[in-house]
Amino acid sequence: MSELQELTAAVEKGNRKEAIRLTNLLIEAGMPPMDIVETGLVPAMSNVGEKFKNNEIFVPEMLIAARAMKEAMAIIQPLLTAAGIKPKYTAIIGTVQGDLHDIGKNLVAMMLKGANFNVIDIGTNVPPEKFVAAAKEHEAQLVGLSALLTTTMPAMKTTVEAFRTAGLNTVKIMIGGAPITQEFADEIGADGYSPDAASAVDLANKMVAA
Ligand code: B1M
Repeated sequence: MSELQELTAAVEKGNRKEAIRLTNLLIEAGMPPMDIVETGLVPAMSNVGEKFKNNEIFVPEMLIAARAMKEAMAIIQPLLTAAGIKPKYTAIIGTVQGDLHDIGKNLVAMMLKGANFNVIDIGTNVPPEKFVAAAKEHEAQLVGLSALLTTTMPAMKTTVEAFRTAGLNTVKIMIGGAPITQEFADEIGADGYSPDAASAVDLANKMVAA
């Protein structure tokens, strides 16, 4: 088994110490940090999701896997963040009301920071008015909404509506998360949809430049 495969297995099992050791090892070996995320860490969570769906594991196992993933990502985050250059744009990012999933959202936040956005992460289970207040307070050009549950997708709609009602029409709204599609983004009037963290950066750059 390669070290990358060992990392996937460690995260899947929720073995934090191994996940940290292997992440450091791969960094020292010169592997690009984003490759570690995409080919080592993200597949672990996909496997965890599959097993959960098939009733092979349950919420506690999912939680410990998520915690191992977070600790590995905490090592990688500073490496992805561009040093020294003053960010030109501010983005507010959060997971919508009712939804506690934050791994994908954190990944998008990390990538945006790496692309030199000033990212204000307002966490999970965020009500629409909190998104609006944060965008006003920080004079954000971009707002990112994440949702992982089909049951919380309607909260994206109410958040988009809250922005329109508040008259913040110049703030671009990007949405994403496993159940989200471009069709849904169009339906709720979001400005853009991105399927993953890497394309979220390309889309964010296009949106703020438009
Ligand atoms: Co939850 N969970 N979970 N869970 N969980 C899913 C999402 C699920 C698909 C599992 C399954 O059944 N196969 C299922 C949802 C079913 C559905 O609605 N269709 C599910 C369920 C049912 C639940 C609970 C209801 C379980 C229960 O309690 N009975 C519960 C809900 C709690 C709540 O939110 N209110 C729950 C709880 C949890 C944990 C707390 C245990 C834990 C979350 C821990 C945490 O996030 N801190 C958890 C986990 C870990 C998962 C799975 C296994 C993994 C999610 C993840 O982190 N993926 C997940 C199954 C799966 O997705 N395979 C599952 C890795 C991450 C990198 O991917 O988040 O998709 P993802 O992000 C991607 C893209 O989607 C995109 O970029 C990211 C990187 O490429 N993206 C964006 C995401 N946000 C974006 C925003 C953007 C742009 C792109 O712009 C702003």
